[in-house]
Amino acid sequence: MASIFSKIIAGEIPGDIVYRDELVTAFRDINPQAPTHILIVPNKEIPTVNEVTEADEAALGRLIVAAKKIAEQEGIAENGYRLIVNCGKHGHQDVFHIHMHLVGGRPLGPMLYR
Ligand code: DGP
Repeated sequence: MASIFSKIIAGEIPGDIVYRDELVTAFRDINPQAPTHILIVPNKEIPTVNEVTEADEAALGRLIVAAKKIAEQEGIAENGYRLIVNCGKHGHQDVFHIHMHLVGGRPLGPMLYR
């Protein structure tokens, strides 16, 4: 079954999409933890970092290239931001389609807790 993020990427359910290319899509988090909270997601559905293969290197590298562009777009590049990838139960991963959180727009402190 397609993940909720695959459905957003496919346009089957609404998402506030801020960036899209042939490898990744980015949209605003439904439950933002900071003024800017964007999820950057490979278009290919990979459940967790544990399932990553070398064939995924281009898409996973693109997550960071996209993060840089989106941070500039959002006006948070100069002050900085945090990129987070959660994995599995102890990593507090809720959606099993790899995603990178781009969080910023305020000082974040040493760690983000939820
Ligand atoms: P994680 O804990 O790393 O798996 O984070 C999942 C994030 O996904 C969480 O911050 C909330 C967000 N999220 C969950 N469902 C949806 C949704 O349907 N739309 C959007 N935009 N974000 C979602």
